[in-house]
Amino acid sequence: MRFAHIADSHLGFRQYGLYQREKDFSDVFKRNIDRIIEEKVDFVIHSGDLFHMSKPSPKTLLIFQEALLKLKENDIDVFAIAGNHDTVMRKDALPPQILSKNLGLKLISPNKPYYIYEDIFIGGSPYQSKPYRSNLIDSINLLSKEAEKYERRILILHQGIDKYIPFEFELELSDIPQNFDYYCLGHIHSRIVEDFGNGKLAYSGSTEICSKSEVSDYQKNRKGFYIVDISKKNPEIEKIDVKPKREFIIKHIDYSNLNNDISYLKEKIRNLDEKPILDITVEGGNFNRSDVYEKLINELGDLTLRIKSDLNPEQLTRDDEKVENSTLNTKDLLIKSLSEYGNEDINNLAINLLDKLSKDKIDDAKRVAKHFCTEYFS
Ligand SMILES: [Mn+2]
Repeated sequence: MRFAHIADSHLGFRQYGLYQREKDFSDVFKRNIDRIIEEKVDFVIHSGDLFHMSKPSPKTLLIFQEALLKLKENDIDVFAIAGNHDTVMRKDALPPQILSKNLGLKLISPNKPYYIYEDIFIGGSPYQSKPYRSNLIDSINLLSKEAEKYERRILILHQGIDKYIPFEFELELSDIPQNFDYYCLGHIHSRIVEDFGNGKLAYSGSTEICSKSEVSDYQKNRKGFYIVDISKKNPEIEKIDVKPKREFIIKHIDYSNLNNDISYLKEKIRNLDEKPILDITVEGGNFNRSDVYEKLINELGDLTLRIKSDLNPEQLTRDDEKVENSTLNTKDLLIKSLSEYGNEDINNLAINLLDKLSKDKIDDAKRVAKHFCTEYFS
């Protein structure tokens, strides 16, 4: 008896405000589903954050509906819980997954906390925030008791556990009963597999790269889903790698090496199937930030989906200094007034426009605005 464990697909996530990234997330999800079908598993468990938002767009809902129907055609049942992203934080509110129930989705919720599939107990709880921790522990203990009646037991949760995220957890490892064979977890976007009790505890991780902080785990452990063989008492886990849509390249550049490193990046990008996302830091030595910014955009802009640059010269050049001093207060005010967006790109746009316009560089300002619009809205 084999099943696929998948989690944190974040369908509908328009990362960096780019429509292309929203498409990447759904393309990769579809690739994962196709691979699951190829693997001829008996069923699938999705451990939460199927959708990036609790009110997904009809288009996003449709992508999941198509995947569900495809799995159904292949006689593969799907079990799911809601994660923190697809939970409506209101009493008695329903998660968007509910819309797929009549299409056969086996949604695990407080109303229906477990299913029995052949002789396997498949139980779980949707995401609960920390203030509801004791309720969560009560429900897990009830599930643990009920599970005793069955030979094989799976527990599905979408939570942080202290051992893996010491600052943002809702559960401590010791809160979790030890009588399950497989702890089918979501929420942490890295891939984790460990022995726990007599079974295995596993986070299958996110299917796409949701933030820069996930890049190092991706480089080590890749992304995708797990296939779990639950026939034996201590389940066997096979990691199935499914490539994210595009590479995410983080590069620290010493200014003295700028030209070499730009050529290196160009060469690296030439070998990729899709335009990557670039995160560049330039440090060391003295340089003019706008010159370096322009150079990066001119040399690499067309080759990448998005460039984020962090430019830190040792000393500000006279040009930079002038801008820095004359606009210090205005800049602060600007950023303050934009804080509601919480978006670094918008802050940078405003500062960049202010810089160009205060120097009467109208054409440059137009270029900056145009570049921003192409990135965000095309
Ligand atoms: Mn998530």
